Amino acid sequence: MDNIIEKYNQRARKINSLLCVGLDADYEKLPEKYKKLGGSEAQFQFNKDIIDATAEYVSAFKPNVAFYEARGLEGMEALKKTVDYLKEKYPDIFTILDAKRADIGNTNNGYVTSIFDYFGFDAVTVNPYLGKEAIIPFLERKDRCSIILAKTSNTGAGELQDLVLENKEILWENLLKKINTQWNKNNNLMAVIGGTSKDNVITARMIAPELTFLVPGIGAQGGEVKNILEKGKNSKGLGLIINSSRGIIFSQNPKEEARKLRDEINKYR
Ligand code: NUP
Repeated sequence: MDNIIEKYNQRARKINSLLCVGLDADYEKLPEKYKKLGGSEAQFQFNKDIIDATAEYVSAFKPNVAFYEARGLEGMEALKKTVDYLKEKYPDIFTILDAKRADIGNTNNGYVTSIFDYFGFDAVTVNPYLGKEAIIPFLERKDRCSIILAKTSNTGAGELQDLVLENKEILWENLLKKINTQWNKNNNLMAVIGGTSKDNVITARMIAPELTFLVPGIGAQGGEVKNILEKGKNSKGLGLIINSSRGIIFSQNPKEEARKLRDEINKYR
């Protein structure tokens, strides 16, 4: 693979889908039949069933580490089993660990080794607050993708992200420019752009015409696919990874929900 982002693009083209299913296996919400399995099997078997049911419609899977850390050692074991299963059974599906990591430089080496080498994820979400200098260990991993938080989907996102700078630019817009140019020397970056506001997607696409955006906030958080797709796709009809977690994995029929969302996305592509 020449470029890690091409792994996603190839899968998206091959199955004609921009859908990412979030494997947010919140233990409290797992059906009793999985909880009964005990240990790491509870979250792992739940994930395995979701993966097998939805994989044909999915170009990326994104577990959020929080739901595994919450279960201590057995949670981390379930996460490892999940990524191992994906790599073995569905090696062409893009894997993202949503961990929003970042620290001072040498501490980041620990995160990089854990997420990319021990677990073996293709991509990780990264918090930009420490600046480029600190996150160089992520950026330098040419074989892996870092997805930098730019404009998030939460209601309070604007408190810091919308601050107006001295040159009148908005903080997150200034950050996205950097992500798209200065920070992206290895062509291995993407950005998180929350899907809860179409204005964000329009602005982000103006600033970074070809960059790929991971877009959470569909479904449970209220983001609308039509707006995001019409304004957000890049010149190749790609450039978006549309995530839904709760809306698919805790639905009555995850396979059907995944198919429906894949189709809705394609309707506006
Ligand atoms: O801005 C963000 N919003 C967001 O919801 C950045 C994220 N990484 N997320 C994550 O996406 C969130 O932590 C969760 O793992 C997923 C959205 O889940 P859901 O609302 O589709 O259930």
